[in-house]
Parts: sequence; C-alpha cells; structure tokens
Amino acid sequence: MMKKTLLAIGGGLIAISSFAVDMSKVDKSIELKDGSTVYLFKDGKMGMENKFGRVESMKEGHIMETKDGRRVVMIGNEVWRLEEALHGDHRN
Ligand SMILES: [Cu+2]
Repeated sequence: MMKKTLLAIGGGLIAISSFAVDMSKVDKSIELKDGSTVYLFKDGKMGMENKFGRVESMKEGHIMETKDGRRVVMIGNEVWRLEEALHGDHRN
C-alpha cells in the first residue's frame, strides 16, 4: 500500500510517495519486529531495509522475526537489486 504525503512547496501541492518501491519487481514486503522490512522479489530472493529506510546486507539463512511473530528465513541477499527498486527512480 502506498502512503501518500502531501507537501506544500512554493504554494503548490506535490504528492510524494514515502514508499517508493517499484512494486513490479517486488512480490511482497514483510514488516519485522525490529522495524525493518523484508522485500520478497518475484524469484523468491529477498532484500532487507532497516527501520531508517536504508538497504541492509544480511546473511543468507539468517532467521528474522516478523511483527506478528512468524519466522522468515533470509533467502539471498539482494542488496543492489533492492537499492535499485527502492531508489532507482532518484537517478536520471
Ligand atoms: Cu533479513
């Protein structure tokens, strides 16, 4: 789900997305207990984003706990792919 934030800049209203993930590459995202997010790519591999919105490297096989108490095993460590999915639209 996209959270839209309205910012008043120079008298005009600009809608920005605080969640700029290219969802065409990401199958789903899972919120973790510590506030970070795991993005699951369509090929089953994962990338991690910490609670500050930065892409983080994590060892494959690491067990993470989701917000609702389930366990997720880290598959892959798609740092660069996630970086591109999250921030690729910032580049020209
Ligand atoms: Cu992880």
